[in-house]
Amino acid sequence: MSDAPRSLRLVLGDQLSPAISSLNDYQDGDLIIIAEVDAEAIYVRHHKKKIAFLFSAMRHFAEELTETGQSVRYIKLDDAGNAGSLVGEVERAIQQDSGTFDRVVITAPGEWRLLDEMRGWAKRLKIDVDIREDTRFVASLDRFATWAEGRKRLTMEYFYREMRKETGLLMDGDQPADGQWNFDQENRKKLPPEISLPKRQTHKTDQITKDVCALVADRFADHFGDLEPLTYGVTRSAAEADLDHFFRYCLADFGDYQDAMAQGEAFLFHSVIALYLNCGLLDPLDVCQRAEAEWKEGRAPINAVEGFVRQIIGWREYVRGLYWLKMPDYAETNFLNASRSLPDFYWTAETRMACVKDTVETTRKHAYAHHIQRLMITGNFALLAGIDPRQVEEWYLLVYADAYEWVELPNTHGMALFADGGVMGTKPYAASGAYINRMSDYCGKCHYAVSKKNGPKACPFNYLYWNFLIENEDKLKGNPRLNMPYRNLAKMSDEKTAAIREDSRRFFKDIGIS
Ligand code: FAD
Ligand code: DLZ
Ligand code: SF4
Repeated sequence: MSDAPRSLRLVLGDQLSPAISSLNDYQDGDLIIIAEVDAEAIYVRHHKKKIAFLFSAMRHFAEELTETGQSVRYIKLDDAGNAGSLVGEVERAIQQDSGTFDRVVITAPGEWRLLDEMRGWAKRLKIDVDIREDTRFVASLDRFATWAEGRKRLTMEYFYREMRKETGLLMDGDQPADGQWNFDQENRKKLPPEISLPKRQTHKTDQITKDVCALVADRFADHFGDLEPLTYGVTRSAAEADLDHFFRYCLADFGDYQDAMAQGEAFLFHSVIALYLNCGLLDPLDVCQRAEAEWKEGRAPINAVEGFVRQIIGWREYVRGLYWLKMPDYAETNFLNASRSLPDFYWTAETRMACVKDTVETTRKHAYAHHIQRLMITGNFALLAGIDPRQVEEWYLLVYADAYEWVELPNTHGMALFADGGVMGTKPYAASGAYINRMSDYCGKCHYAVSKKNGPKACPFNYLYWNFLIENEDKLKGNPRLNMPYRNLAKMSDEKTAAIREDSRRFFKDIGIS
């Protein structure tokens, strides 16, 4: 072996990219470790399918690196001597190699709790620890901070336009292609009953995935969610095949039906690639360039492609920038002082609200629900019912296969719950049953009547909406974007507001969260 310094390189479960910064100066003699550890699987009790997906993807990635000649030590969860934590595995590797490593190299993790812990590793392990920026994003954290500096409002749309200019995506010189930055107004159609939905492609389980499923069934049997079938891709090529399938069969309609919901239809025209993007099996810029090519080749309209690109170089980049700019204080805020407990039906799906039931069932089955279900069904309900943000955030972080705190927290805390008091959005995304009825076919199949405003048969979203405005009047009444609902509230009779409060009180009692 040469005298060159030896590096121990730790790759985390959501860093499965050959171009990850922790590997970019890999040289012979270095060792890469990838470790399945209890601590990461149970700090929140992740959905069984999420753990199995990630462990299988990690094992396949280790093979991918080994095939390129890199030296990888893969630690399985049930290996004898598994230290149970990432730091424990790093320490074990240092000891096993008799102190011949000069440094540990890591790409910064996607969660504050782990970064904070890693900052203490050098002292604890008595070795240099080089924590590098995660470069798999369009905007570096410095770039986002520069954009945010001195701005009164961090409006996503303006950040997104800068990302369009910087990437050149959907640009015509310095102007947006087709003359508009944003085609959102066109992207709010309800699903026509006669529309045929694209079939989803599923992936066969190989021996690695079978082994992982057996392990997860054994070790995490009491975690939420259906483990099998596990039909998501677990390799880069399978993720790419899913992306191709999305371009071929879904992208053209993605824009029109982006906000639609339909009972029993989990995926509609969505891409279902967040789980691949977030663990490193797909690259965001590459995905967007390929989407743009679909438009240039005339296979998808501009409203669809712009809508898709906006989600990725707009929202995805924006929430990441915001998370790292504002953490750790961001997670502590609770602007609306929401404190009720998360109802049991978030776990059991036992509720007569058809929209909530379907969203929780989809989540349980697939470790997936699409954006509008997350925002306007389970998110909206938690907002209106004043559920403690920490409990809601834990739920979102553990139930979705694409959830890591950098992306989950701003979406839940900021976008869905308004717990940040308006850093992300100008007003809460609060909606009554009318919105859900407009965007879905849920209400026709529900025990409750969306047309009824009060009484035991009335849609709970209807009275909870007004109850939310009443309970939070001191905090929200001055918000200019809520002038209209507060004017309507002021016009209500005392009997009407008393009925709203009474229905809400009864409902909270019935679901055990009063
Ligand atoms: P598509 O609808 O096909 O969209 C394409 C891509 O755009 C997604 O894959 C995703 O990478 C990106 N994207 C879209 N919207 C957002 C957004 N608001 N923030 C960041 N990226 C976005 N997304 C996660 O990746 N992980 C999470 O843990 C997560 N938690 C959420 C919690 C709540 C309360 C809400 C309202 C949204 C959350 N989102 C999260 C955003 C969004 O719902 C998911 O990215 C999307 O549903 C994933 O499905 P898809 O891949 O089919 O996305
Ligand atoms: C989510 C997850 C799980 C379930 N298990 C592991 C693991 O065993 N080993 C690992 O390196 N990463 C895992 N992860 C992903 C990490 O939790 C993730 O890297 C951090 O939350 C930072 O984003
Ligand atoms: Fe949901 Fe209300 Fe419609 Fe039932 S009636 S599906 S609770 S919005």
